[in-house]
Amino acid sequence: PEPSATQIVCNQCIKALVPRKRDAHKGDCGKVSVIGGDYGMAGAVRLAAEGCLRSGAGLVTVISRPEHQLIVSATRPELMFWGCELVDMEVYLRLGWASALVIGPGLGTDDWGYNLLKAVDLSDKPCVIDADGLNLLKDMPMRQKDWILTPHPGEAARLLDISIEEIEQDRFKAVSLLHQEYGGVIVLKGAGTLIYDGNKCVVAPVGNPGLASGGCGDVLAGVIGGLVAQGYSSMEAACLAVVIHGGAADLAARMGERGMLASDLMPYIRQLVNEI
Ligand code: NPW
Ligand code: AMP
Ligand code: MG
Repeated sequence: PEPSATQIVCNQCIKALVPRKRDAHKGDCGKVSVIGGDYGMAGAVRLAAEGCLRSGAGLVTVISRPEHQLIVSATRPELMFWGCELVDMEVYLRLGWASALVIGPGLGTDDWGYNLLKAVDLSDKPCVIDADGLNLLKDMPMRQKDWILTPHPGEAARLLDISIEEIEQDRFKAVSLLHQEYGGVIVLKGAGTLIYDGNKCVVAPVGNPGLASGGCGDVLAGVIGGLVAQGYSSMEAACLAVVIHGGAADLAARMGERGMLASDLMPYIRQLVNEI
């Protein structure tokens, strides 16, 4: 069906997060590898990885340029780190460890990023593809997988080879075209995020313009990946994460929208994953 005919307000369709088992250990809570952070963009992968941790993932590894180890580990010592210079067989072993992958934040669009995306594709792991991962996806031969794609309107326009204005004129049509072309679960971001799995389209009236600042989308990709690693389906994880991320922004906006930072969302994400 056309997504517009099946739109459902997000709050009505998400189910509550399952409380942690009393005897849970970190291996039970999902392992995520977050891949990205080309030169100059270590912050993007660092923020996405904290998004995974704050959503409750048990173990999170950042795979990034070796030069980024110090900044990632020093600013969030709970994260593990693997420095990847050349994309070789070891990458496949590293990806094999994870229960879910997040690729794209700060990935860049040169050969390093492309080869990492190819490795993720071949790994057959559940994955969230965001940011530069989406910019590279357009030229990748493999498509129609069980992935979660999280484009903002600019990335959606590139994926569909149309203008941002055309995306924004009819966001329901855009999300439908993206699904037709690329499959998976599509999260079309921006005010009034749409989430579409080819069957059901959810409108998420959460968040506020305080989110219009660098790094906020990277955090969302991480939260989705963290929830997938904890066993939620792609559609459940995408809906839950959008509501948690937008809800966190609404809590953070009590101090004002202007000047809100992606990092400011973290304590509220923690609060909401324990309340929903
Ligand atoms: P315009 O022209 O500005 O109006 P890009 P990016 C459009 C990393 N980051 N509605 C926008 O339009 C990311 O992870 C690193 C309408 C423009 O054309 C990526 O890897 C950070 N239009 C990389 O940087 C923090 C919208 O999209 C284009 C729209 C590039 O990602 C920042 C901009 O998109 C960043 O996350 C909307 N709601 N939203 C770090 N600390 O390391 C966007 N557009 O060119 O893909 O650039 O999103 O910054
Ligand atoms: P990105 O552009 O990748 O950094 O992602 C930005 C994130 O903030 C997405 O989750 C958007 O849906 C959200 N966002 C940006 N601007 C707004 C807005 N005006 N209202 C609600 N959410 C927004
Ligand atoms: Mg982004």
